[in-house]
Amino acid sequence: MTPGTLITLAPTGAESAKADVPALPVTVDEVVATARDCQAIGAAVIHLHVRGEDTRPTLDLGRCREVVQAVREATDLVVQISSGGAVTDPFDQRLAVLDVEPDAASLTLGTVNFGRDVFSNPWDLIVELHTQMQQRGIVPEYEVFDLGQLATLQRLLDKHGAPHGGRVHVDLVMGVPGGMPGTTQALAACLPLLPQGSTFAATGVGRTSLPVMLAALSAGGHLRVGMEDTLTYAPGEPVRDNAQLVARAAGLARIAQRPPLTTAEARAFLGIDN
Ligand code: KMH
Ligand code: ZN
Repeated sequence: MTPGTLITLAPTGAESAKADVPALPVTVDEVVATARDCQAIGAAVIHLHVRGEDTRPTLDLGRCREVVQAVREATDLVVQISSGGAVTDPFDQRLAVLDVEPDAASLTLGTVNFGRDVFSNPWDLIVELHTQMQQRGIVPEYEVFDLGQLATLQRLLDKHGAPHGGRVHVDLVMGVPGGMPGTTQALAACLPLLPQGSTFAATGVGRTSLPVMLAALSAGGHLRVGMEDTLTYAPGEPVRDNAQLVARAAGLARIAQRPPLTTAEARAFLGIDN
């Protein structure tokens, strides 16, 4: 088991509208401020979805570069760009975000219903993302929304080799309507299917955030938290900001006697080039 807990901050996502969630960080300054705050209390990685001036999700490369550079100047966080984007984003643009040369990028292992939408991730896109990340020296985080996607991950590694950095790190994204439920039982069912030698984090969407976090810690896993996934801190209580969610995750990690990894420890853990 890893001695510490890797905490990934997912501050914004592509699904919530600023008009509905005023506390959602969408401007460059807001993203930088939340990144800085969250690093100070235990986050080591930032999972970035970029918003345009109009507050809507964008994969515009100029804007992505601007946000990545601003976060790098203000923090030491590992910068993981989302290659998932929004459900409406075309595959070529989702591949092109690798051009901004992030430390890491997310890579989803299969198509999944996503509420009333479909988050489309066919095999050829998975292979292309994996191969391009190998060639460009970008560390993938394998996003798994359902159990069968772990079998796809094993097939990917068998056919196309290990990721850059050598570590196979999986994020179990649980509780999406259409994916696996955010329960201890579902998390436990994933464990035997994780590739040999891999590590995992878990993310519980919505009200599954806390139970998934507790289950992940008890199983030796790592954590992803943030307003991409969770907008309610407790029943009837909206999340104040991302730092509130990171503080809770860091506190639970300390109670589990696996305190948050520093950014330097996270880089070593994930095999990120310095
Ligand atoms: N926005 C979701 C459709 C990722 O970032 O890689 C996909 C997502 C996964 O958030
Ligand atoms: Zn995401």
